[in-house]
Amino acid sequence: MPIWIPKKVDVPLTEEQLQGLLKQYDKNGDGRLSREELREAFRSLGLNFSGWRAWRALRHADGNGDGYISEEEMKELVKYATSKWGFTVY
Ligand SMILES: [Ca+2]
Ligand SMILES: [Ca+2]
Repeated sequence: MPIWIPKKVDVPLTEEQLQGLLKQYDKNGDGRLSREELREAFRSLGLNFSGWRAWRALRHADGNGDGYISEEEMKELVKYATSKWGFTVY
């Protein structure tokens, strides 16, 4: 487990924008985000420990425990990411 280094990520995004951005990383187009797809998304946002964050976010937001983030669960994921990781959200 990597050491947690709190880091303010200066990415001004609305929750809607962030969600829209995440959706673009649904590479296989199944309407859900896998952990791998999440990792790519976070990395593209310039987040460190993107793999670890993907794991954390998935664990937090995957309400039905199927290992994927559905569109519904994405709202929770966005809420989590914005509150924990300091995305600037208007
Ligand atoms: Ca997918
Ligand atoms: Ca799920």
